[in-house]
Amino acid sequence: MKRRNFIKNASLTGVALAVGNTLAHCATNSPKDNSSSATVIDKKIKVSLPLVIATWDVRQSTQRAWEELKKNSSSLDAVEQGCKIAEADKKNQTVGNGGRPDRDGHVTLDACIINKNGNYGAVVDLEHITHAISVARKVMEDTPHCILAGKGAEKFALENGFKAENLLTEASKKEWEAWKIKSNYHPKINIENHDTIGILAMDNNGDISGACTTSGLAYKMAGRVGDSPIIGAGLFVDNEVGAAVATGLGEEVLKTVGSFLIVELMRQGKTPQEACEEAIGRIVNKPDSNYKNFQVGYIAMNKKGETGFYAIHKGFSMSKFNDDKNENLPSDYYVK
Ligand code: SD4
Repeated sequence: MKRRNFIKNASLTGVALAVGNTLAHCATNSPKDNSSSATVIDKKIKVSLPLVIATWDVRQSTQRAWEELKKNSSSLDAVEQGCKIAEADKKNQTVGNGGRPDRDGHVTLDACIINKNGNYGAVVDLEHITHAISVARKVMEDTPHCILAGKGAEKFALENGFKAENLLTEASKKEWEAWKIKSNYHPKINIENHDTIGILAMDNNGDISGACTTSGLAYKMAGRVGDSPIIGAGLFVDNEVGAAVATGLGEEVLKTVGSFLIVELMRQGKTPQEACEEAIGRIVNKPDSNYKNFQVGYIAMNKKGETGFYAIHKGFSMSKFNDDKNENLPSDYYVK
């Protein structure tokens, strides 16, 4: 048997056993028993493992995550390593080092990470540290808290061996100086073909983790926090059901708790595609929705390894690494 198939079959057996245990447990103890809306979720994996998806064309990140997963690392390691590629890329002006600043000229980062057990760590408004995602992971693993903000997050990072750096590159500084002349705050619909990176992975054990990292919207007000570091908004993972991650105008994702909504819709039996479309529907169908002027995009995967993605406007895409293929797929969208 080829090594890849062996891993696949071995992991599927593992997953089947794990799922069997979980369902048996639910049948006897879970409060879900009393809920009339409880759905028995089909978790039979339908793809070869591992699987990685990410927002936008970030194939270097999905490649890095994939390499990690092929070594049998956890989905948590994979999503962290994938994010670090984008954070270190100074040409990417929406994530980490090189990100566009707030309107006062400060590059402030938001990031969060969720592991297979639903543990969550985040940093908001973090300055001077390239790898916000790794600080978020440390918050999750080494503190009694979930979120550290601003100066406290930076102090924690420095105490834990992260290096202070100037994250404002010449290119981002020049653009900011040009922006200041008019100072119009209009978040662009698709900034480039890459943006906030949100990444979801399922490892050879069938376990899902997710991560999300961004410098947020360019020229935001000082202190503004977006959806990306907020559990349930920018990212949500429930290893029993699936995971979702968002990109775009964070305020709209926050107000609809988009990623949590998608996971809950999948729990009720919707496919990842249907769930992403319904979450976009919640935004565009609000009575005062100004959706023609902003972008939101979602990607999701369920426990079977099925994936989905959808956006308000044309231009969004999802990177997907599965079956030894690293692809960038254009997203369907609402405004036709
Ligand atoms: C934010 N959602 O800070 C992020 C920005 C983003 O595509 O995703 N841009 O609101």
